[in-house]
Amino acid sequence: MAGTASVERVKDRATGLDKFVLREARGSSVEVYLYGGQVTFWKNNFGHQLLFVSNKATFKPPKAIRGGIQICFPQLGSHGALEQHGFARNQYWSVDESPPPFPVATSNCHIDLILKSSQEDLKIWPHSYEFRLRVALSPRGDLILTSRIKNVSSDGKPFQFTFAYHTYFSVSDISEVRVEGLETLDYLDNLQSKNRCTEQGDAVVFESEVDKIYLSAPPKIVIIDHEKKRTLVLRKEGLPDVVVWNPWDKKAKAMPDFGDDEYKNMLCVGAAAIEKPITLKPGKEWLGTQEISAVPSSYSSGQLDPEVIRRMHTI
Ligand code: TA6
Repeated sequence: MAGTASVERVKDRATGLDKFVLREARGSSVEVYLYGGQVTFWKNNFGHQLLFVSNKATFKPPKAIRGGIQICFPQLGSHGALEQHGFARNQYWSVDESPPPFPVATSNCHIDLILKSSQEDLKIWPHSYEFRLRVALSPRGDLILTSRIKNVSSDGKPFQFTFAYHTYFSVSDISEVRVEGLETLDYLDNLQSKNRCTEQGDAVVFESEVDKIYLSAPPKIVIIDHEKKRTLVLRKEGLPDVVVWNPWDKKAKAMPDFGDDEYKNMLCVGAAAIEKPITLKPGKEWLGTQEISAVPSSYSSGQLDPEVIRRMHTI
């Protein structure tokens, strides 16, 4: 009889860090580190590792783990005293022993983590918050991250933040990957001083460095890995924007925790809230969800085959 789902806390032998391993009965599994609250491993029911982690990633503060799903809070980007992409991704999270009732049904195979404002944080970002992160693995092997961020300030002041699930997908060959669902959207181009442009193509393809924030994107976008005949479906709620990044060769060489050629086998696509920062009044809580699924796809001549479309609609 197929096994049951399990959640196990282990100390990773290679890094010495504590992580949780979530396993579902049909073979899928996820690993999430307390460091950064970061998912680094997601294997589907077919045994494929779907996330990218650099072979040169470091697993110790202050560097965030280069890969997996980085939690970028309270900002994406680098503005003011806050470090690039905020502090949530390079701090140790704790297990949330008593999470408040969850507003949406999730898989039983999940772990709840929590990060609260530290004295260090308050010096550079003087707002008290509680950040609850649920990492869930569905029986079908879908990976769902739900963030609940609450303003627990006693000073009566609201605060603003931007946010991203900075997700590093593993791909066979970046030049064979297309992203669909972003066509015709406006985007901020980080390679052109955040200049606002409009996507012209009928899909996003990759022939050089791309560093864009697509604005007000649809709730579902797909990443088609032609060579692996795999389609990754990304669904989002509470997160209007999508970051898309590939460093390409020059920037790859300039990153010490990234292999020179690794840009060929990765693509960052993640749900985000950037153009319009989120404002939270004291006592209020914001919720943002990203769900990713992998479906087999025989992609050809620019059209997904009907079977895949049917299955995508049932995910
Ligand atoms: O989302 C893309 C981006 O903002 C790029 O500009 C690049 O800096 C990337 O994030 C990685 O940032 P990191 O601080 O993790 O090196």
